[in-house]
Amino acid sequence: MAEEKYKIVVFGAFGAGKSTLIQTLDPQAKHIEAECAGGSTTVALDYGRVQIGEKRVYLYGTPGQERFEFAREIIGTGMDGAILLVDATSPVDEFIDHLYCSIGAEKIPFVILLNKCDTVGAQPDAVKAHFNGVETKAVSAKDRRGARDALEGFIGTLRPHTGNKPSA
Ligand SMILES: Nc1nc2c(ncn2[C@@H]2O[C@H](COP(=O)(O)OP(=O)(O)O)[C@@H](O)[C@H]2O)c(=O)[nH]1
Ligand SMILES: [Mg+2]
Repeated sequence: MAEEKYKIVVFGAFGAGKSTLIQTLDPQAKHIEAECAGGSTTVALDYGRVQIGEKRVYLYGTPGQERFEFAREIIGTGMDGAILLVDATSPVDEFIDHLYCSIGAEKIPFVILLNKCDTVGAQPDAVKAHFNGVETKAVSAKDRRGARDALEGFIGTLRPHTGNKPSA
């Protein structure tokens, strides 16, 4: 049987734990930083690969700052599924709601992972209530077993990459 491929994009605010999650899932993950015009700002991306049985998962981390909408659009092209990573130690703000709406508009499967649940201040139930009815899972991006379980569970609900869509 041919290997199945999945492109998964991780969205989330700056500091949500995207780089940590991808690094935990793939210790060989690449963290790429590029300077924008004039060197005034840095756009950071993450890329990792995870093998789950026959399934090869390509993980892309998007820059979290508001002004990198263009980068999120490019990275999100052709994705098979999305992860919205939310820091469960902070209240949900407008930017997170914006990411949630953007992902919803793509009509692709997604899951909300509530991160930093190893922390005393984490309030996953409050975030879950905010996204009433959407599938959420409490994780810690630092915990390999839990992070992998969450990814495996999500991938199990997806169809593999068809090749009809542009790949990145
Ligand atoms: N306690 C705890 N800290 C975390 C977790 N995930 C990320 N962090 C910390 O949160 C900060 C931001 O994480 P980072 O991966 O850089 O966030 P990014 O901006 O979304 O890529 C770092 O100091 C991480 O060590 C977690 O699950 N638990
Ligand atoms: Mg990062």
